[in-house]
This record gives sequence, C-alpha cells and structure tokens, in this order.
Amino acid sequence: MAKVEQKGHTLSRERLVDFLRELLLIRRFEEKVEERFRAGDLSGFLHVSLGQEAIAVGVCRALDGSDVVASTHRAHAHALALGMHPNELMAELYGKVEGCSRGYGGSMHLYDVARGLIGSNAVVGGGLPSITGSALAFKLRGEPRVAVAFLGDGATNIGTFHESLNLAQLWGVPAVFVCENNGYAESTPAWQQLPITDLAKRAVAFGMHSITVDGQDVEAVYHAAQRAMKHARDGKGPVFLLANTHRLTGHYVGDPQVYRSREELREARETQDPLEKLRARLELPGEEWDELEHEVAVLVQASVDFALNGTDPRPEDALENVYA
Ligand SMILES: Cc1ncc(C[n+]2csc(CCOP(=O)(O)OP(=O)(O)O)c2C)c(N)n1
Repeated sequence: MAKVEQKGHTLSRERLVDFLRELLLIRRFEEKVEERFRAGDLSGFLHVSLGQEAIAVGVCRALDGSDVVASTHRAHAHALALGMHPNELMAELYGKVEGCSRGYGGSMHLYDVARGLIGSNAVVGGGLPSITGSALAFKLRGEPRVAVAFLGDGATNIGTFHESLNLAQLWGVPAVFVCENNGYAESTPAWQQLPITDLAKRAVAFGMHSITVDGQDVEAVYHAAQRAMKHARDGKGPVFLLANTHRLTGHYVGDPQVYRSREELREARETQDPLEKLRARLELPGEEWDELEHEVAVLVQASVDFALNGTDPRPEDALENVYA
C-alpha cells in the first residue's frame, strides 16, 4: 500500500484561514445550488462535491497562473477554487448570458480560459486527452507550465485514462492527474468497479510517479500538489496524485442513495468533513467563524441575485460559438 501523505503541517494560521474561507465558500455555494435546484429554479443535472472540497482548494492553490486545468462533471469546486467569481458560476447554472460559458454550458460545461479552466466535461474521462495534449504543447514550446486533470476513481476504468497516462509518461510531459477517489462511480462502489484496491497501482502500470494523500486534509493536499507540480514543472514527467476522499452527499442532486447505508453516510459526515476538520484544527473563535459565514453568505446570495437579473440567451444566437 502506498504511503499516505498527511503530516508536515507548516502553513501559517493566516494562510489556513484563507483556505477555510475558500472551503466555506464552495460548501455554501453548493448548498445554495442544491436548494435552488430543489426549488425548481435550475434545470439539467447537477453534481455537487460536498466533502471533496479540500482537493479542489489544495490543488488549485498549488498552481501557477499560467497552468491549465480540465475538470469533470463535478466541477463547481474546481471553478471556484481557480478563482471564478460566484456570480459567473451561478449565472451559468441559471443559463444566463453573464455565465462563464454564456449560459450555453451549464453545470458540466464550465469554461474560464483566462483562469486556466479549459473545460469541465460531462463525458467521464473526457478532459484527460486535452491535458496530455496541453502538456505536450508546453513541453515542445519550452514553457514552464503544467496541465492538470481532475478525475474520479470510476474514470480510471475508461479508455481515455489509459491512453492519456500512457502517452503522458512516454513523452515525459508536465501533466498532473488528480484522482478524487471517493469510492463510488455513481451508485457503483469501488469493489464492484475496480479490480485493485490501491489505485496508486494504476500509475505503476505506466511507470508514472505517484503520490497518495488524505483528500480531507487541505494542507496535506496542498503540499502534495506542490510536490507534484514541481516534479512536472522540473521536467521529471507526469504525476498521478491520488487523493482519497468522501462524497458526503448523493452522486447527483436528488440521488436517493439506496446503494449505501445511512450508517456509512452518517459516519462519513461526522468524521470526514474537510471543513470541520480544518475548523477544529484552527480552534477558530465563534466570532471569527461567524464573520466568515457572513462574508460567504453575502457573496452566495449576491450570486443568486446576479443570476436572477441575468439575460436569457436569444434563440437566434443558438449556433453562436459552435465550431463543429
Ligand atoms: C463516457 C461516460 N460514461 C458514463 C457516463 C455516466 N456517468 C456520469 S458520472 C459517472 C460516474 C463517474 O464516477 P467517477 O469517475 O468516480 O466520478 P465521481 O462521480 O465519483 O466524482 C458515470 C458513469 C458518462 N457521463 N460518460
């Protein structure tokens, strides 16, 4: 079993409070999204990442401004952690022109190229080839940039995963593949979809360097991600970063979760919440926490108001920005 990176907490309190604010923003944003979806405001399919936020924050804080990221169907946390404004994200979920994809994409098709987000993908494993390709371009141009793909454990079963990691290693490109290992692919638990228990062994098949980290510990993720980025940026080849985590809610908003016991979910919520873990570690005084809550609540509510006041795309513009 690979060594799990956990210790080595060295960040200042100030930095950690900043991480906590980001975790809280993502949490409250997604809770609001769930609420508005259930109220009938939002259409389509929504996947939230409650419980997995520390991976988004830890990894994105370890990036340089010129790096690029491909996300998955569970993309809100990645977009916010990359610095997308909540207004732009909420407007996209409401299908408004002011959204990050001008209202044409919705939850699973978020783009923010200026901030490095080269797309979230409804197709499982869909972002991986573009990350190997981007990393190859960086290498050929001699640019000190890293391309990062987020993926779930279920995605390690799909062809693009194997093709992308195989070529990335063969070409020695600066890519980092971040596996958010929550133990489920939709309703299918790991034991029914993965032939191995230690997913770090996926990297062994390609001769790729791997790092395993506790995905509920944002500081541990940050340090592990920093090491992964340095490895890639220094020209030592790609890295498989395995972050073990817990999805503390359904696969999609509205998922009745009949495939797992209430006991399992209750225990995970009580013991594996990354936000509560960091809050407890910081021993944050009540007033400081209340201030953070207030700050975030104002931002999240403002994003809903912004979206509600947004512009609906015009039907006659439906084919704008369609290239193929
Ligand atoms: C190619 C493809 N096959 C199947 C699906 C349906 N699907 C959507 S999410 C999902 C499970 C993905 O599991 P995982 O990669 O572990 O990510 P998680 O949902 O756990 O974040 C599946 C099978 C899809 N979107 N794309």
